[in-house]
Amino acid sequence: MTAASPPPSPWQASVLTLFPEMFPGPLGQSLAGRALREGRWGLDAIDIRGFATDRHRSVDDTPCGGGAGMVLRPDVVDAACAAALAAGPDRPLVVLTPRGVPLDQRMVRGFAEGPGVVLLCGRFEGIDQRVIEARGMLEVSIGDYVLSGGEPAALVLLDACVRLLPGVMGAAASGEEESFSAGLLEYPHYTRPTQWNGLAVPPVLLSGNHAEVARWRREQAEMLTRTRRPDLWARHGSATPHALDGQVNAA
Ligand code: 6GU
Repeated sequence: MTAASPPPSPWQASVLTLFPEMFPGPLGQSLAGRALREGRWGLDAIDIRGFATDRHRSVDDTPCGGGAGMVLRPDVVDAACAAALAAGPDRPLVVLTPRGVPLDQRMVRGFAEGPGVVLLCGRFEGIDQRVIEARGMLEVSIGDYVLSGGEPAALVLLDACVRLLPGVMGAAASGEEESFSAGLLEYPHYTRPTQWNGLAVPPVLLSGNHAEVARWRREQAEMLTRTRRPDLWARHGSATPHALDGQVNAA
């Protein structure tokens, strides 16, 4: 028995899309790609068009009530969902859409701890709302901007999940994870050369004083969070007491 063998039933992602050739895409590279080849997670991209029933293989139709664009048909989407769920029925069904609830690290952690996800990528103007509701889909957005389709958002969600799976990243990752879990943006990093183009590395980082380094990094993280992300800072201040808060926030 070798210690390196991954569990028999890895975390499984199924992606329902009109563009299955977009997967694994960037997830076939780097850490996620190596983990995929090692069987630490699985990915199947399912072509929604394969579930069309008419002879023109149509997947969409014009919006009821009028307006621009096309809407994915509920019958075709439902059949694609059924096929995906057959290979792992206990996974959450997530539809990527700019009108969804915002994806955050807490949601990512929840997905990563489960058996996997089924991701439905929207295209055109949208998806018939009846199948979203009938299937109890969770509508998720990756930010306040509009993509031409849900595929890049699915890749983002999967990348965030996969890096949390056991054995995907080295030990270095877990500490960093905690720093975001603490609700602060990360402090800045430096390496050699200590002088570059007349720019010095902050001397405290070369002092060898670990307590001073920790304090400086925390101050930087708090300053960045306060100025760049007042929304995160407001939540952090109320929810996360810390041993250094009294000193750092004194000003
Ligand atoms: Cl999940 N989909 C699309 N099409 N646009 C988005 C998005 C998702 N999240 C932010 N913008």
